[in-house]
Amino acid sequence: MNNRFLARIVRTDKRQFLCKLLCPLNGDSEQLVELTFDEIKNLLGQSRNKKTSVVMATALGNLLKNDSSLAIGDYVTVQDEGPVTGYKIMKQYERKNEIFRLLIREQRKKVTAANCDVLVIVSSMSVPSFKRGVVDRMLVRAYQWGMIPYVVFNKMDEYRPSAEASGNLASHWQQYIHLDLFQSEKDEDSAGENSEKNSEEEQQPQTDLLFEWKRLQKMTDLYTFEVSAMDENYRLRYLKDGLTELKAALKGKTALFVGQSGVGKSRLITTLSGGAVDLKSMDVSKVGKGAHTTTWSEIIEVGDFDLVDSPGVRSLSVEDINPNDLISYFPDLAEIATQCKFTNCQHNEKVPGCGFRPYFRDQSTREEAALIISRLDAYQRILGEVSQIPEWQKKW
Ligand SMILES: Nc1nc2c(ncn2[C@@H]2O[C@H](COP(=O)(O)OP(=O)(O)O)[C@@H](O)[C@H]2O)c(=O)[nH]1
Ligand SMILES: [Mg+2]
Ligand SMILES: [Zn+2]
Repeated sequence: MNNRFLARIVRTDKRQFLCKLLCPLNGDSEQLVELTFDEIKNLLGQSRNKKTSVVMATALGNLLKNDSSLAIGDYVTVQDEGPVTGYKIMKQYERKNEIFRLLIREQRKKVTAANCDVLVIVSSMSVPSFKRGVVDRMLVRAYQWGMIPYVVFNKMDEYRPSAEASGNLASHWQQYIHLDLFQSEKDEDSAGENSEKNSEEEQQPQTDLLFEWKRLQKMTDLYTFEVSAMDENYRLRYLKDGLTELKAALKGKTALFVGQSGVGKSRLITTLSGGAVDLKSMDVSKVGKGAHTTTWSEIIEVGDFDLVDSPGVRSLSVEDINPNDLISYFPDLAEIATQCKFTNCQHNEKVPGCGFRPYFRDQSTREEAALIISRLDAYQRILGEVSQIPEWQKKW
């Protein structure tokens, strides 16, 4: 009897699950098939391009015990139990990763989606102005969630750099050498989104694309794209990858798009899909709080890739991150930090034996230092925020 399928949950609605049936699963009627994540990927690779159908399913009670139990993106076994009972989720497979947040007061983990490959961090190189702090924050999430970051520099059709903003690292060094990283902005409003506005506007009158690009190059498995979501024929001026490469890099992947309101996420998704997508909840930010009706999360097919559309994951706040883990979400800095003499090093120029000290001292490395210290600055800012949560609340 061939009534079991490998399926993926694409929407959850209370205790109902919309499942995309991916391929039939054989096996005897008692034993449910065991599959590792890699085996699932293998199976799907073989059955690619086959027509899939979507069914509504309920789930076995033991799969519903806590909120982390079933999420969009999960691979499951679905069984057809006939016209009365309908489809039922019988088994959940191991996850590659999770998009999640830690609810500190409730001391639990809230999983929004599973098995998502790419975090597309969209930024604007015109209006609204580029916010380095937002990119750094979202990079922390990418590494925490085990997703590959794609940093997209959008609105490049409107990018008009001044003469100084030309990847001249020495000019950025001036900006950072006066920075006292020891004082992690205690007097500043550090409530997530707001802190960006105050400090970075004056620091970055003119965004320097090449500087922003170079400071990301120390992270392996990070990809950058120069695009105009408005103009598919925009010709690359600075980087080697554009819209065509982004499209190719998204093929077959599951992606979440993040970035401030107005940077062009919706427009970019529409462009990538060839105009064939109806985004129901992507624009909640425009409608205003409470006004939107779409509170569910879903995964929708957008051209060649799957898009995670969830109203719950766009907040830039990172205060649920354990300060002790934070350095590991800055892989470029974590490598330097292995040089630090003390394991609880605060990573700044005043600490003897800190691996970052040479970057503050040695003038010969000052271009390199501008890049690294600008990342260390992001680390210190975020650390300042997360450290304000009392230690007892952190059980993770
Ligand atoms: N010039 C220009 N405008 C863009 C580009 N991408 C988006 N926009 C415009 O920027 C505004 C905000 O875009 P939208 O996709 O709604 O941003 P979202 O809030 O991130 O989803 C819209 O008016 C878009 O038409 C671009 O590459 N170039
Ligand atoms: Mg939008
Ligand atoms: Zn250190």
